[in-house]
Amino acid sequence: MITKKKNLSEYNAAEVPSGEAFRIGIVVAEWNSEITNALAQGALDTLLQYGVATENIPIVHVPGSFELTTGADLMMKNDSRLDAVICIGCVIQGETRHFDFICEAVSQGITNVALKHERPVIFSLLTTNDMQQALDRAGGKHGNKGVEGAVTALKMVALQRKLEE
Ligand code: RBF
Repeated sequence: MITKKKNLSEYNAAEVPSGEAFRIGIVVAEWNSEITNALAQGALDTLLQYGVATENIPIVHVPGSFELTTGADLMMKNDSRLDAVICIGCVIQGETRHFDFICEAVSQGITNVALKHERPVIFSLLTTNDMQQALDRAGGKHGNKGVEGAVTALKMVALQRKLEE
């Protein structure tokens, strides 16, 4: 069976909630900064496009993707008004097993931070075989995964508010 590849960057704009009353943080890893800066810009532009105020988008940087979990935890802990955090990083497969350890730690860590603070923490981590695959997903032929992270954050905050009404 042939399945059509779904590029989530082609989302339905009408289904994205307004972020006017939202406060959404972004934590960006400095490793592979050409990629992570492009993802962060995509996320920022999207949050602004959907009405989140500039002053309600705090941005912090951490050295590498492994530190994204701690960065998100610190942001949540020190800012009770924060509705969600988007974690942005890029891990490229190397010759050693670091790739596996970092990816495992970040995915599990982000889940733990979200559950601990009972607020959405978004996984915008590229885990690619090479730099070209990362470029393709940071504004290239497969869209910008930072944009998708921002849309996901808006949807999750709206969901949380709806369920907690
Ligand atoms: N951080 C990334 O965000 N992306 C990477 O591709 C990446 N590769 C790494 C490879 C090695 C061998 C090491 C030691 C670290 C790497 N890091 C990478 C950094 C990692 O996320 C973290 O900042 C450091 O391990 C310090 O805790």
